[in-house]
Amino acid sequence: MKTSIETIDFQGIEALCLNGPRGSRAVVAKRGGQVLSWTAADGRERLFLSDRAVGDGSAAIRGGIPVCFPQFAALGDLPRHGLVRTREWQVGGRSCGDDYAMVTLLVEDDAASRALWPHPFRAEITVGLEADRLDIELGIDNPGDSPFQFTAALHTYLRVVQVEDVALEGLYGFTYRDAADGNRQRRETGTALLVEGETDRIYQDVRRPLLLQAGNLSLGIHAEGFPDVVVWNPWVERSAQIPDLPANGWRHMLCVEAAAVHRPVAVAAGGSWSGRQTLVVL
Ligand code: TA6
Repeated sequence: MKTSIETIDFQGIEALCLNGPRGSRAVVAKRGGQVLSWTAADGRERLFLSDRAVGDGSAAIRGGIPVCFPQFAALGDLPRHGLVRTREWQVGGRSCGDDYAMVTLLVEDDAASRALWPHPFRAEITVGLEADRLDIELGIDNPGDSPFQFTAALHTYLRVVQVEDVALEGLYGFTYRDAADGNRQRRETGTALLVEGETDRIYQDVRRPLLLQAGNLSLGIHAEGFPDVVVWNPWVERSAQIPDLPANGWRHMLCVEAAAVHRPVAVAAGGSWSGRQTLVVL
């Protein structure tokens, strides 16, 4: 079957559907430029999307791959995770080949964003789908005449059968800030990270690809340009305080995020930056 891209209504959200090689599929919402679903050639959904997600822009869509920019979490005065999660993005280029489908969405500053953050910017997300692989690239341009700094993340919600059975390998030896424990700085001493309670960590300068092992499912996770990795699972009690997560939602998700957090990124006037996360079914 040929690859294609079509506009669809995905659970009430206007989106683009990438039909990739060997039955692979990805869905990208115009709201937030957010990937909502990714099914590789084996037919299994790899991203978690809450069945209570709000798609009308009044809140960020809970799940998929939200784009956090120009502020990660509450590390500044802007709304949590920045300004672009709830915005409507424009569709830029699309292209299809025998072994891929690719789409670009973009969003720029406007009066509302400048009222909160006074910088002209252009954010572009490019989603590339192959049979067993998804690439998500975030590009940031500074068209203004003064430099700016930002923090950012691709806040990827991976779908897992049961988070208690997951091991995340590749973080051994790296320093992390533990947001679930008073922001203490620690060094990872385990060869595999197991999720056994609320987990909210920012690993710094991670220079290795990661391997997510979950039963008979393995996923390779690789980042370029994003130095940090955020690992988040709210577990039972925190999850109960999140209205757009179902009661057992925490069990079926693990966020493994490509992030630029502990050292803000500086972009010169007229300059640009890009970072990418790649997910590969192994
Ligand atoms: O990336 C982890 C994190 O910053 C957590 O602290 C957690 O609150 C999560 O993001 C979700 O944030 P949100 O604003 O989408 O509820």
